[in-house]
Amino acid sequence: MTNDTVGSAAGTDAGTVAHRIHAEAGPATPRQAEAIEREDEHTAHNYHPLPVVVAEGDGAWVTDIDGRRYLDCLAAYSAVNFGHSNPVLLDAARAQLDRITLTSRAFHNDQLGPFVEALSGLAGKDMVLPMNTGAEAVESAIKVARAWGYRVKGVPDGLANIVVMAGNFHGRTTTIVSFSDDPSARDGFGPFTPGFRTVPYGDATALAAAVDENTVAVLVEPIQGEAGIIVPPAGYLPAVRALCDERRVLFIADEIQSGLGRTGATFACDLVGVVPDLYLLGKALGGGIVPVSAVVGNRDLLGVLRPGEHGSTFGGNPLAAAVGRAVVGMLATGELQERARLLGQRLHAGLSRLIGHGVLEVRGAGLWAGIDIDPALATGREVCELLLERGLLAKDTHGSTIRLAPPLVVDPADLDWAVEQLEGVLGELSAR
Ligand code: IF1
Repeated sequence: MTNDTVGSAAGTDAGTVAHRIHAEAGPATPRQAEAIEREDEHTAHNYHPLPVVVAEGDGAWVTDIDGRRYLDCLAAYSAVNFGHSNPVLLDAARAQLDRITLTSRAFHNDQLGPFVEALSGLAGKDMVLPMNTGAEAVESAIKVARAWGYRVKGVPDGLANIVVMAGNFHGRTTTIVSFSDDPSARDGFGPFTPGFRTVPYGDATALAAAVDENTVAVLVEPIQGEAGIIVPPAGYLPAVRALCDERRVLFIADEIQSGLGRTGATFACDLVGVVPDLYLLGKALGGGIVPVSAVVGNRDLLGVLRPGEHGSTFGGNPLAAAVGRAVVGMLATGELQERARLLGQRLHAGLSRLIGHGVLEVRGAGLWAGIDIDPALATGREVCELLLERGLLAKDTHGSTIRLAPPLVVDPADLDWAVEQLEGVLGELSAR
């Protein structure tokens, strides 16, 4: 959970990937341009996608409409941890598709019980509140924390506050952007929801000063994703845990991006031996197939919700539950987490060698890296466009920072190839 400088990874014949038909992506072809135009015409322009039209995926690789292949180093922002077209997850989805996919929770279904039992077990908690998107899980946790504050802690009604972190990203709803400090996520969407206070990320002293008698929770990403894969000081999360215990405040860990194997552990909190009161999960919980999210915690917290007080049409649906249960099954042995840990060392060792050669800093844990490119060379977007031409899909966060988060099933040799492509791009840029 630092800038790994572990020993060099086991030797590999990176050349073994030479036989792969790598993308000569280049700018969009007429066919791609036509497909992009068709999408652009009728889609809200709330994104600025790279000029590639993906058609198929298999494992860590995707193929565009012209048959070019790319190594997917975004994995849909860590929602495709288990690879595209994962056979185990597709089988679970197919089996359920032929049975029943949606009942609403007005009735029970035969998939939800096994899913929530397995997920509770994975997290070492009693209960699951099943939702769909990450933002819904975050919103649900805010409601649970407030209800717990009023009904259990005894905070006067309407006075609950929640402490959040500078640089946070927890989703796009108006309440969530109410406590964002990113102008591009927040500006123009007011009026905003009150009841949140912001402290610097990683600063336990500032956090202690911000918590008062009406504080019901601290909401924190164990590693900040959108902020640029920011790893807090080693003692920070344990200090948050201790403070929450001391002040009777809920520790809510947003593991929607950092969780489910990404950092080389089941949860990023595991890396520092911390157990939050509520885990927020999403993205990869749906296996890259269906939206599945959850708030996972003990009965004394999630038990505050009474029938009819909260809900969702799709939350806990049998298709989502069947896939979610298969996802939990893939994490149950810990092998995939260990694979991500070892491959993460290999990735970080490779990336660290680029420091001083166009890279200013590398951060992250497991198969998750934030890479600060020298702004004098290029923006993160420009680097990602050049990587695209070499057959690698990646996404910038802000400024000149890019992130790499391939599926955890990625081949070791393809990781080495990815680092080589970044090295090549940096060489091109330096030569300009
Ligand atoms: C977009 C960012 C990443 C998340 C954490 C909750 C959510 C997310 C830690 C909400 C979602 C996504 C949203 C997507 C791009 C992506 C993203 F760039 F927006 F910030 F990953 F870093 N907590 N992150 O990362 O989950 O409601 O989306 O299911 O909005 O552009 P969601």
